[in-house]
Amino acid sequence: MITLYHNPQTRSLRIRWLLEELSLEHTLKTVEFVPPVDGKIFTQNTPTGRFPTLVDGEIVLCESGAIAQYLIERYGQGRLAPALDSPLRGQYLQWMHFPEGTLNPYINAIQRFKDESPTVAVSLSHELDIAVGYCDRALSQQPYIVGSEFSGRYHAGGESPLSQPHGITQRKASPHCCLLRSSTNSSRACSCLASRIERIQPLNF
Ligand SMILES: N[C@@H](CCC(=O)N[C@@H](CS)C(=O)NCC(=O)O)C(=O)O
Repeated sequence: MITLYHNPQTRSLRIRWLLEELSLEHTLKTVEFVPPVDGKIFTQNTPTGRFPTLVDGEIVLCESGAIAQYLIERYGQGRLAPALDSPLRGQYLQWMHFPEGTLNPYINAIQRFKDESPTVAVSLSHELDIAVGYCDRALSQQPYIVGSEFSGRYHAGGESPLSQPHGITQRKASPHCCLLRSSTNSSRACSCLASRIERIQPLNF
């Protein structure tokens, strides 16, 4: 049995969305988010101390990209991902891990340094813009970032449209949000996402 430890203001939105897309039976445990004090992270009231946490029998996971990949490979039955031997598979994996691997470290560092060291924050922001530009170019020729179909990559960093009802700022909510602020192509892609999630919005994420 799958259990997701969830808080709607965190990355667990990604996994909540994915579980619904895959129509996977699961238990949802909504847990209060406790803002970390003095840098003490991994202190949430979940089995790993973090959001998201996914428990599937003996398996306990806490990295959103890995959770998305795990669920799609284990239960997707070919949905939401190019086949292992597809020429799109490498691109799919790259974009699956780009948000946490490349974009989010900048976003976290900018948040951290914006007051105490604004010059560092500006420099990091410039680098972030370059990385966002890389995504934007990938989106310039096609509606989705991998090929012509919607894929699970969005569940590993695309909760921004879902975050809006909760008043989370675009900048803070996710790597994907950065795509919104600076690029036409990415805004168009986010419109595709927004229409896609309309049907699951009544779930009250
Ligand atoms: N790279 C991780 C980041 C997880 C993360 O930063 N989770 C935050 C909420 S979005 C959290 O639980 N922070 C509180 C803590 O660590 O105590 C992922 O993608 O799952």
